[in-house]
Amino acid sequence: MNNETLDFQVEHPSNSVQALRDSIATWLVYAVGKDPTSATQRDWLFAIVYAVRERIMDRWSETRRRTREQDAKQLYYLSMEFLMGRMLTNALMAAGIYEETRAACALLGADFDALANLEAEPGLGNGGLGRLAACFMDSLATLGLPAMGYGIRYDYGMFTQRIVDGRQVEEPDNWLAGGNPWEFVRPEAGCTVHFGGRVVPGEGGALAWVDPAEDVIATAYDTPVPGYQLHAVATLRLWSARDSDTINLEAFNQGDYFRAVEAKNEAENVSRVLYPEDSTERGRELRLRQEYFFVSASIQDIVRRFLRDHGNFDQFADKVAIHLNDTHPALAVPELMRLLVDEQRLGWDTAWSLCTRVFSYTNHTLMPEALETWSVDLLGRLLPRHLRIIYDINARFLAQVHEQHPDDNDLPRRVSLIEEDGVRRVRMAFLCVLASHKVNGVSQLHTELMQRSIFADFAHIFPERFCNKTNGITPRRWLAQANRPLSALIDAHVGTDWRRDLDEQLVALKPLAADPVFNNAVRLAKQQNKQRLADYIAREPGVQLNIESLFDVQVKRIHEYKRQLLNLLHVITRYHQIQARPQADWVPRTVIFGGKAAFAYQMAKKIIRLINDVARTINNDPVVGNRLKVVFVPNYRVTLAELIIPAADLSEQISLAGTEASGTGNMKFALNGALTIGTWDGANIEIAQQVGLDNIFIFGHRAEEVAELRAKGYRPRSYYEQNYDLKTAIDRIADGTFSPQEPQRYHDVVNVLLETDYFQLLADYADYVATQQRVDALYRDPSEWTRKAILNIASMGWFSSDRTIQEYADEIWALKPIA
Ligand code: GL9
Repeated sequence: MNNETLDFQVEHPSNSVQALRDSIATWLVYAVGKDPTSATQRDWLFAIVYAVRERIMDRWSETRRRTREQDAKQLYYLSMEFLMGRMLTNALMAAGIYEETRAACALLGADFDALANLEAEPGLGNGGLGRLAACFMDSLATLGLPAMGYGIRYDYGMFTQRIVDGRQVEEPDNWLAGGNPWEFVRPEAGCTVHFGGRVVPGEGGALAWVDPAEDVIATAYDTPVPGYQLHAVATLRLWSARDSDTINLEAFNQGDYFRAVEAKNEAENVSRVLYPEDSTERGRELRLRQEYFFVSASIQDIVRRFLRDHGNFDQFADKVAIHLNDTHPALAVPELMRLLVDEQRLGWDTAWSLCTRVFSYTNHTLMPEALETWSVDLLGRLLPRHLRIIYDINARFLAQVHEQHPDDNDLPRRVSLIEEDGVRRVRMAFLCVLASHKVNGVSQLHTELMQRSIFADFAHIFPERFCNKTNGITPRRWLAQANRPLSALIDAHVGTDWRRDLDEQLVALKPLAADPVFNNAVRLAKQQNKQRLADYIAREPGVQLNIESLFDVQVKRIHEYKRQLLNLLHVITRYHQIQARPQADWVPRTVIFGGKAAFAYQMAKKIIRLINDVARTINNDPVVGNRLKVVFVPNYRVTLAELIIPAADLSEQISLAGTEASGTGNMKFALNGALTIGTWDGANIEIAQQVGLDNIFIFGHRAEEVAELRAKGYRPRSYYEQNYDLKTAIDRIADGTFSPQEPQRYHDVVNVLLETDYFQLLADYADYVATQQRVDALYRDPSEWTRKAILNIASMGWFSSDRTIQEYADEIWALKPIA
């Protein structure tokens, strides 16, 4: 759709450099409360934020007003995580005043880049899942779709990672400490969330939930999410927990002030901290409380907002779509049933029919340990009414299953919402599938595997429910903002429209792949980005890089299935080969790692330590010199991704086939002109299809072969015994070459590789190393390398999250843009 359809008739402040300068100076005095002589850097940053905010507000209220006036269907995107990253540059670019604001800062004697670097990063997510939610918000706003994101305003986001003596050390991320100029508290949208209590017979045969043991107040904080050119401005509403009684009156009256304040802390702990788990859930009560807290507040808010504009629920499913980002918000299902049946007095069947029309659900992983289940005991204690509702949903479903499939006696056990072997547990993913009219996977392969594995029975019972929505990324942050040298070049050749129409516009670059002038310019842009990263790495962690070397990058959460160790085995092999023949004609390489390990994930922490030990050994070996450098960049996060990804030559996407649901980093790298070395997994497959097999390095076993190997009885040791280079690499890890002070340090890692190797690193090693040699050979031919990089850039338009969101809007949510 084009911009004219949203023709706002609002006055807004001027965007000239002079006007911006005056505006910043005014906000400094009247909102920050400082004058230029006493203002700190932080004060100036806030003044700039207020000035850009001022230019977004009219569009924000206009978006809300039109949505309401047109009684448009609204999407509510429920997610435990939103990994938004810094907001300032994004907002300035969306408002089209980035250059003007920089100039205004210069007039005021302020260094814009230094100020922008002070902005706290809202790291309210773990990785891909949370970042996807952030890209989706950006696309929803850009496409003018009426949408609100609901999540938790964690006081502490993803922990800060420091590396001390090669080991990960976690520090709390107190991102709100300096204040958050982007958020608006909305006390009027607050509501109460109950925990505990009992279920008793109520009026007219209904059930009632009474005597909650605890009440927590949810307070809404709204953050504007500006779409490109402020086409529309979406809302991210995050809930913060407050105690219901400001103080516990009884304790206070007895003079026990401290006991009173302690109780308050307990309630407010609900939104204290993000769980830093990656794909591994542990049944912690606080986590369950977080999930219910944000879901209950959101569903209450959705119902309240709907009833404000409608007298009854007849149109509920025509006006409301609720999306469950993974199973974390699954309690939204029994919560909506509870509100409709117990409080709004709708019949069960009417209420259930509304549920199955409004809910949709995305599955993000097939890892068995990530499939959320909650013990019936814990659920019953914390949310007795919801457990009863889940039982009732289950009973009706199992009766229907039995009626429709009378010959399959085992089917009810397999599809039951309650897992019965051992401790009884509720299967949250099944609850989501049952309540949703659409269930989607996040890449073609993942969607297929999902229907063949975890949801096989459901795919059989409800075949029309399942669909694929391959992930995407926003070109605003991941190209326009992160890579200004390349963006300027693209602008000069195909215009600026790619920011909102990536799929149609980027292909115009394809013919330029053969143009030597353009080729050279793309190479220069890459060099600039590499220099920028090298400058950073020279400070942190303090390694000097040669920007002529091939930058080989793997940044993502540390997880065995992502196989950082396979990358490291190749590094060690290369090290040995350089030691053996230092004078041979080596293609210089810099191997860059980054990523956090969940703190209870011992193996992931060991991997970080091993990377650092290997890096220290290689970087200090005089024989190696500039031929090979290894760097672990601490505290990988959105801000660092924006610095690292544009500087990469080679993107490592080497998960075991069938394990990475999609990946989105893979898309960011290719869009920024890195070539991918990757397995036939997740969205790598679709990237290969778009860019062409000649322009990507695919290696390793495919998902079917992985399964076959496993079925035949996989023996990692046979690969070790038959491959000299592999054996040498593993033996050096085992003999303490990289940890001479403690030779035993990696025995457990070596043991896992040789005895189990669940992720089949050893089986893919030989092909991986051979493929890395093909990478070297291509890198020797800079213009051929860059030609392929250009074809990658030009072919990545389909991976815009605008395309993904348009598909969700058309095929899942039935959502139309605001007129
Ligand atoms: C993930 C998948 O592992 C990724 O492959 C996928 O790209 C993203 C987004 O769909 O979702 N699922 C998941 O639990 N995480 C993912 O990244 N983990 C984190 O977000 C840490």
